[in-house]
Amino acid sequence: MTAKKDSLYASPVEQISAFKFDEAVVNVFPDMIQRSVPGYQLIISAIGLLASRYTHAGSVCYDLGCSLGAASLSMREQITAPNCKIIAVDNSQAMIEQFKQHLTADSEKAEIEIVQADIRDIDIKNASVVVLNFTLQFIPVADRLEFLTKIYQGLQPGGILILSEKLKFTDEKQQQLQTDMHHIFKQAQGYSALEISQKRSALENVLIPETFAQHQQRLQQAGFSSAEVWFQYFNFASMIALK
Ligand code: GEK
Repeated sequence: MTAKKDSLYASPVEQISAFKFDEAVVNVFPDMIQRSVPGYQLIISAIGLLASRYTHAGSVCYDLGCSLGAASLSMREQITAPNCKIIAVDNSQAMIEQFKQHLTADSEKAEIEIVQADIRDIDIKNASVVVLNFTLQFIPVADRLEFLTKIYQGLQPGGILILSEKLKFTDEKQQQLQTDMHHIFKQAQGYSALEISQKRSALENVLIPETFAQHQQRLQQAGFSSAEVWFQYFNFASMIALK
Protein backbone atom coordinates (compact mmCIF):
# COMPACT_ATOMS: atom_id res chain seq x y z
CA MET A 1 0.00 0.00 0.00
CA THR A 2 1.50 3.39 -0.94
CA ALA A 3 1.51 5.66 2.11
CA LYS A 4 0.11 9.00 0.92
CA LYS A 5 1.16 11.98 3.01
CA ASP A 6 -1.45 13.37 5.37
CA SER A 7 -2.01 17.07 4.62
CA LEU A 8 -5.76 17.17 5.41
CA TYR A 9 -5.42 20.06 7.85
CA ALA A 10 -2.48 21.85 6.19
CA SER A 11 -4.54 24.77 4.81
CA PRO A 12 -6.70 27.03 6.97
CA VAL A 13 -10.26 25.67 7.27
CA GLU A 14 -13.02 28.20 8.01
CA GLN A 15 -15.40 25.87 9.80
CA ILE A 16 -13.74 22.75 11.19
CA SER A 17 -16.18 19.85 11.23
CA ALA A 18 -16.06 16.82 13.53
CA PHE A 19 -13.43 14.25 12.56
CA LYS A 20 -14.77 11.30 10.53
CA PHE A 21 -13.10 8.16 9.24
CA ASP A 22 -14.14 8.92 5.66
CA GLU A 23 -12.45 8.31 2.32
CA ALA A 24 -10.16 11.35 2.61
CA VAL A 25 -8.86 10.08 5.97
CA VAL A 26 -8.59 6.48 4.77
CA ASN A 27 -6.40 7.55 1.83
CA VAL A 28 -3.74 9.00 4.14
CA PHE A 29 -4.42 6.86 7.23
CA PRO A 30 -1.15 4.85 7.50
CA ASP A 31 0.88 8.08 7.33
CA MET A 32 -1.52 9.95 9.65
CA ILE A 33 -1.49 7.38 12.45
CA GLN A 34 2.28 6.79 12.34
CA ARG A 35 3.02 10.53 12.55
CA SER A 36 0.31 11.22 15.17
CA VAL A 37 0.53 8.34 17.64
CA PRO A 38 3.91 8.06 19.35
CA GLY A 39 5.04 4.42 19.46
CA TYR A 40 2.31 3.21 17.06
CA GLN A 41 4.57 0.85 15.08
CA LEU A 42 6.09 -0.62 18.21
CA ILE A 43 2.63 -1.31 19.64
CA ILE A 44 1.55 -3.00 16.40
CA SER A 45 4.60 -5.30 16.53
CA ALA A 46 4.01 -6.12 20.20
CA ILE A 47 0.35 -7.01 19.48
CA GLY A 48 1.68 -9.73 17.18
CA LEU A 49 4.05 -11.01 19.88
CA LEU A 50 1.29 -11.02 22.50
CA ALA A 51 -1.08 -12.83 20.13
CA SER A 52 1.53 -15.50 19.47
CA ARG A 53 1.82 -16.12 23.19
CA TYR A 54 -1.87 -16.05 24.12
CA THR A 55 -3.58 -17.60 21.10
CA HIS A 56 -4.22 -21.30 21.33
CA ALA A 57 -5.59 -23.84 18.85
CA GLY A 58 -9.08 -23.15 17.56
CA SER A 59 -9.50 -19.79 19.28
CA VAL A 60 -10.44 -16.39 17.86
CA CYS A 61 -8.58 -13.06 17.96
CA TYR A 62 -10.68 -9.92 17.58
CA ASP A 63 -9.31 -6.64 16.20
CA LEU A 64 -12.03 -4.11 17.08
CA GLY A 65 -11.80 -0.79 15.24
CA CYS A 66 -9.34 -2.46 12.87
CA SER A 67 -9.00 0.45 10.38
CA LEU A 68 -6.75 -0.91 7.62
CA GLY A 69 -5.89 -4.00 9.63
CA ALA A 70 -2.37 -3.28 10.89
CA ALA A 71 -2.95 -5.18 14.16
CA SER A 72 -4.72 -8.08 12.40
CA LEU A 73 -1.82 -8.46 9.97
CA SER A 74 0.71 -8.34 12.80
CA MET A 75 -1.23 -11.08 14.64
CA ARG A 76 -1.53 -13.18 11.49
CA GLU A 77 2.23 -12.95 11.01
CA GLN A 78 3.00 -14.23 14.52
CA ILE A 79 0.25 -16.71 15.40
CA THR A 80 1.47 -20.30 15.20
CA ALA A 81 -1.41 -22.13 16.95
CA PRO A 82 -3.50 -24.12 14.44
CA ASN A 83 -7.09 -23.38 13.33
CA CYS A 84 -7.20 -19.85 14.65
CA LYS A 85 -9.21 -17.06 13.13
CA ILE A 86 -8.89 -13.28 13.29
CA ILE A 87 -12.10 -11.24 13.15
CA ALA A 88 -11.42 -7.61 12.19
CA VAL A 89 -14.29 -5.15 12.68
CA ASP A 90 -14.75 -1.48 11.79
CA ASN A 91 -17.85 0.62 11.10
CA SER A 92 -16.18 2.86 8.51
CA GLN A 93 -17.17 1.66 5.05
CA ALA A 94 -14.15 3.40 3.50
CA MET A 95 -11.75 1.63 5.91
CA ILE A 96 -13.33 -1.78 5.35
CA GLU A 97 -13.28 -1.41 1.56
CA GLN A 98 -9.57 -0.47 1.51
CA PHE A 99 -8.64 -3.23 3.95
CA LYS A 100 -10.52 -5.84 1.85
CA GLN A 101 -8.92 -4.55 -1.32
CA HIS A 102 -5.39 -4.84 0.06
CA LEU A 103 -5.71 -8.06 2.04
CA THR A 104 -3.89 -10.84 0.28
CA ALA A 105 -4.87 -14.39 1.11
CA ASP A 106 -2.33 -16.55 2.91
CA SER A 107 -3.51 -20.12 3.29
CA GLU A 108 -0.55 -20.94 5.55
CA LYS A 109 -1.71 -18.52 8.21
CA ALA A 110 -4.78 -17.74 10.32
CA GLU A 111 -7.78 -16.58 8.28
CA ILE A 112 -8.76 -12.89 8.62
CA GLU A 113 -12.51 -12.24 8.43
CA ILE A 114 -13.29 -8.55 7.79
CA VAL A 115 -16.64 -7.29 9.09
CA GLN A 116 -18.26 -3.88 8.69
CA ALA A 117 -20.21 -3.28 11.91
CA ASP A 118 -20.39 -1.22 15.05
CA ILE A 119 -18.11 -2.98 17.52
CA ARG A 120 -20.76 -2.57 20.22
CA ASP A 121 -23.13 -4.79 18.21
CA ILE A 122 -21.01 -7.83 17.41
CA ASP A 123 -20.93 -11.17 19.25
CA ILE A 124 -17.65 -12.02 20.93
CA LYS A 125 -17.09 -15.74 21.46
CA ASN A 126 -14.25 -18.15 22.06
CA ALA A 127 -11.72 -15.29 22.16
CA SER A 128 -8.14 -15.73 23.28
CA VAL A 129 -7.07 -12.16 22.38
CA VAL A 130 -9.12 -8.99 21.91
CA VAL A 131 -7.44 -5.87 20.56
CA LEU A 132 -8.80 -2.35 21.00
CA ASN A 133 -5.93 -0.38 19.51
CA PHE A 134 -6.91 3.30 19.90
CA THR A 135 -10.61 2.56 19.39
CA LEU A 136 -12.33 2.68 22.79
CA GLN A 137 -11.58 6.42 22.88
CA PHE A 138 -14.15 6.89 20.08
CA ILE A 139 -16.93 4.99 21.93
CA PRO A 140 -19.24 7.16 24.07
CA VAL A 141 -18.08 7.03 27.70
CA ALA A 142 -21.55 5.88 28.81
CA ASP A 143 -21.26 2.72 26.66
CA ARG A 144 -17.74 1.72 27.67
CA LEU A 145 -18.49 -0.45 30.72
CA GLU A 146 -21.18 -2.53 29.02
CA PHE A 147 -18.95 -2.99 25.98
CA LEU A 148 -15.90 -4.07 28.02
CA THR A 149 -18.10 -6.43 30.04
CA LYS A 150 -19.21 -8.08 26.80
CA ILE A 151 -15.56 -8.47 25.76
CA TYR A 152 -14.70 -9.96 29.15
CA GLN A 153 -17.55 -12.47 28.82
CA GLY A 154 -16.46 -13.46 25.29
CA LEU A 155 -12.87 -14.13 26.37
CA GLN A 156 -11.82 -17.59 27.46
CA PRO A 157 -10.27 -17.93 30.92
CA GLY A 158 -6.62 -16.90 30.52
CA GLY A 159 -7.48 -14.61 27.60
CA ILE A 160 -6.25 -11.03 27.26
CA LEU A 161 -7.49 -7.64 26.15
CA ILE A 162 -4.92 -5.26 24.67
CA LEU A 163 -6.26 -1.74 25.13
CA SER A 164 -4.34 1.21 23.66
CA GLU A 165 -5.60 4.72 24.35
CA LYS A 166 -4.71 8.38 24.40
CA LEU A 167 -4.62 9.23 28.12
CA LYS A 168 -5.51 12.29 30.09
CA PHE A 169 -4.12 13.27 33.49
CA THR A 170 -5.81 14.67 36.59
CA ASP A 171 -2.86 16.91 37.47
CA GLU A 172 -3.07 20.06 35.35
CA LYS A 173 0.69 20.52 34.98
CA GLN A 174 1.14 16.91 33.96
CA GLN A 175 -1.71 17.28 31.44
CA GLN A 176 -0.06 20.38 29.95
CA LEU A 177 3.39 18.81 29.80
CA GLN A 178 2.19 15.59 28.13
CA THR A 179 0.01 17.52 25.65
CA ASP A 180 2.93 19.83 24.78
CA MET A 181 5.26 16.87 24.32
CA HIS A 182 2.76 15.20 21.99
CA HIS A 183 2.59 18.39 19.92
CA ILE A 184 6.39 18.59 19.84
CA PHE A 185 6.40 14.94 18.70
CA LYS A 186 3.96 15.83 15.89
CA GLN A 187 6.03 18.86 14.87
CA ALA A 188 9.10 16.64 14.69
CA GLN A 189 7.07 14.37 12.39
CA GLY A 190 6.54 17.31 10.01
CA TYR A 191 3.11 18.60 11.08
CA SER A 192 2.76 22.41 11.25
CA ALA A 193 1.29 24.27 14.23
CA LEU A 194 -1.82 24.97 12.09
CA GLU A 195 -2.27 21.28 11.22
CA ILE A 196 -1.90 20.30 14.87
CA SER A 197 -4.40 22.84 16.11
CA GLN A 198 -7.02 22.21 13.38
CA LYS A 199 -6.81 18.43 13.90
CA ARG A 200 -7.17 18.98 17.63
CA SER A 201 -10.39 20.97 17.08
CA ALA A 202 -11.76 18.29 14.74
CA LEU A 203 -11.19 15.61 17.41
CA GLU A 204 -12.77 17.63 20.22
CA ASN A 205 -15.83 15.69 21.51
CA VAL A 206 -15.05 12.83 19.10
CA LEU A 207 -12.01 11.32 20.83
CA ILE A 208 -12.68 11.28 24.58
CA PRO A 209 -9.56 10.34 26.58
CA GLU A 210 -9.66 9.16 30.18
CA THR A 211 -7.03 8.66 32.87
CA PHE A 212 -5.27 5.35 33.41
CA ALA A 213 -7.02 5.10 36.81
CA GLN A 214 -10.43 5.38 35.10
CA HIS A 215 -9.52 2.65 32.60
CA GLN A 216 -8.09 0.39 35.27
CA GLN A 217 -11.12 0.78 37.50
CA ARG A 218 -13.58 0.12 34.67
CA LEU A 219 -11.64 -2.93 33.44
CA GLN A 220 -11.81 -4.39 36.93
CA GLN A 221 -15.51 -3.57 37.14
CA ALA A 222 -15.99 -5.40 33.83
CA GLY A 223 -14.46 -8.48 35.48
CA PHE A 224 -10.77 -8.40 34.51
CA SER A 225 -8.50 -9.66 37.31
CA SER A 226 -5.78 -7.13 36.52
CA ALA A 227 -5.01 -4.29 34.12
CA GLU A 228 -1.61 -2.63 33.73
CA VAL A 229 0.24 -0.39 31.30
CA TRP A 230 2.90 -2.28 29.34
CA PHE A 231 3.89 0.71 27.12
CA GLN A 232 3.61 4.47 27.33
CA TYR A 233 5.03 7.28 25.19
CA PHE A 234 3.82 10.67 26.52
CA ASN A 235 0.00 10.64 26.59
CA PHE A 236 -0.36 7.45 24.54
CA ALA A 237 -0.45 4.15 26.39
CA SER A 238 -1.17 0.50 25.81
CA MET A 239 -2.58 -1.69 28.57
CA ILE A 240 -3.01 -5.42 29.04
CA ALA A 241 -6.05 -6.67 30.94
CA LEU A 242 -6.12 -10.30 32.07
CA LYS A 243 -9.13 -12.57 32.42
C1 GEK B 1 -4.86 0.31 14.08
N1 GEK B 1 -6.84 -0.14 15.42
O1 GEK B 1 -4.33 0.74 13.04
N2 GEK B 1 -17.52 0.59 15.68
C2 GEK B 1 -16.55 0.16 14.83
N3 GEK B 1 -15.44 0.87 14.55
C3 GEK B 1 -15.31 2.07 15.12
C4 GEK B 1 -16.27 2.60 16.00
C5 GEK B 1 -17.42 1.80 16.28
N4 GEK B 1 -18.38 2.21 17.11
N5 GEK B 1 -15.87 3.84 16.41
C6 GEK B 1 -14.69 4.07 15.80
N6 GEK B 1 -14.36 3.02 15.01
C7 GEK B 1 -6.30 0.67 14.32
C8 GEK B 1 -6.45 2.14 14.56
S1 GEK B 1 -8.32 4.17 14.57
C9 GEK B 1 -7.51 5.17 15.71
C10 GEK B 1 -7.80 2.54 15.06
C11 GEK B 1 -7.24 6.56 15.28
C12 GEK B 1 -13.16 2.84 14.19
C13 GEK B 1 -12.90 3.97 13.21
O2 GEK B 1 -13.65 3.83 12.02
C14 GEK B 1 -11.39 3.85 12.99
O3 GEK B 1 -11.08 3.04 11.89
C15 GEK B 1 -10.88 3.21 14.29
O4 GEK B 1 -12.04 2.86 15.05
C16 GEK B 1 -9.98 4.11 15.13
O5 GEK B 1 -4.28 -0.39 14.89
O6 GEK B 1 -7.41 6.90 14.10
O7 GEK B 1 -6.85 7.38 16.21
